[in-house]
Amino acid sequence: MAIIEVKVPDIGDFDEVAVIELLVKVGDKVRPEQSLITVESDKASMEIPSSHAGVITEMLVKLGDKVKQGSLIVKLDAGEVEVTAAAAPSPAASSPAPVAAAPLPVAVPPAVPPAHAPTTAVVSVAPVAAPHQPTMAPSGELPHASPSIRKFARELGVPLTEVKGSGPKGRIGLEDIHAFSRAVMAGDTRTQAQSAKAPAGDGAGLGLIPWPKVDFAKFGPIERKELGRIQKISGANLLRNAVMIPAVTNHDDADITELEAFRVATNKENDKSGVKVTMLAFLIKACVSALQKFPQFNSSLDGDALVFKQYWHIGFAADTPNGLMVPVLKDADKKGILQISAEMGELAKKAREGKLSPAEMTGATFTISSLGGIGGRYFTPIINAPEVAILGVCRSNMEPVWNGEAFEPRLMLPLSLTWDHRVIDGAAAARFNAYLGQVLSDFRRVLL
Ligand code: CAO
Repeated sequence: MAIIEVKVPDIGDFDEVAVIELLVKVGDKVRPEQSLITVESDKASMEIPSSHAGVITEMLVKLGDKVKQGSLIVKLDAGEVEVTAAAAPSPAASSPAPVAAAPLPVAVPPAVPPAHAPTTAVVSVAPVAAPHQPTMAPSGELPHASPSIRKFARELGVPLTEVKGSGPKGRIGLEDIHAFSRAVMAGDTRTQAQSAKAPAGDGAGLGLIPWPKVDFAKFGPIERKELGRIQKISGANLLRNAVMIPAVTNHDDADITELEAFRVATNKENDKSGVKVTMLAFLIKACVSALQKFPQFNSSLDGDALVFKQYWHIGFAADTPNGLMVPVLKDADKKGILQISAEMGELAKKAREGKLSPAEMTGATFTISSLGGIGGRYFTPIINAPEVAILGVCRSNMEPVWNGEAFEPRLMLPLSLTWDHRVIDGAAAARFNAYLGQVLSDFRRVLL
């Protein structure tokens, strides 16, 4: 019998949070990453997942308890059950990150609370690109419910915005969802019409025809695999961002011939330091310079206002075995290329190992998605709300470039800038790209 203690992992900037839901009980068999409890502060609610597989032998928290990083949640008998979580010396060290329930509309810059945020709204501390954004209630407030209630409502196709919460501060509970469903079944035409219109995830809420249902097995052998936790969360966010943002992408090329030569030379000089200077580090620095010159690209929409952030935290998309993650390099304006390269390497490693803390995934003001190490020419990245722009970068190519007298071989880097047309217009985007290209072709401009 191998008893494992599961503890609260790093939950970001929260000292103590209240246990508001117990999702398991003694005797339950749990998988690694299965949610054990839901906790909530005055700003956030999130599910705390199990670090290991096993059978629960002891519940060490009860409803209403206050917990913090390191607090014991349950004891598990890992016994015969295969322990599939990352092999780490202590259970706490391998604890997966908590999953946020739903963010404030402008959760990324937490210093700037939105005027219309409900007092008990939940805030983003998600471990992926950005957490799931719930539907806004007609009043403009977020329906208040725990992640498991949201999931249950989604499964039933119940629109949470139309459910009246009977809990404290209007929190929606299981009974409220049941009551709503009963009302629909009893023929309440208003809710019936609306819920028939909006079963979650099939596009009907947008007035689209239903998603095609195909029996794939009729045409050949198939294998069905459930999406991973991170894929599910990032998928919901990507869909929202793709549907809700009027996004446009401008493509451009930057001449990085000298910069690449400098990068290669720097790496030779620093061979023994263990830090590899990457093109992405230069891109981060160049983007900070462009964001400072064009501050609307470093802003977020808050109702009818724009929030301009006076800090430059750059997210970068990282391809991991579990799916897409976006670690955030904080205060990029204050750091040199060597420090940025070293921190990026650390963050990318943690992302691949599933060890990023919520704090390392939140607060970005702009994101870069680089496929340069893989290939491709141009693509159209999706903006990571509530940011208003994202830069996609592909593989550089040696190309003939006309210098006024002859074609010269130059190393050209393809750039794809996607921007929110509510905040930015095409001329500003073209200027941003042109300036970025100038900086990348002559990095001395960063000093100006
Ligand atoms: N052009 C040409 N070569 C490039 C390049 C570019 N734009 N960018 C990187 N490279 C080269 C590097 O020089 C390196 O070559 P060497 O090994 O010969 O030195 C190689 O590609 C690998 O680079 P890297 O991937 O290790 O480093 P990176 O800084 O470019 O990227 C990271 C780090 C974390 C961003 C990357 O590993 C990654 O995950 N990229 C995928 C991001 C992604 O999935 N985006 C899509 C999101 S939408 O689904």
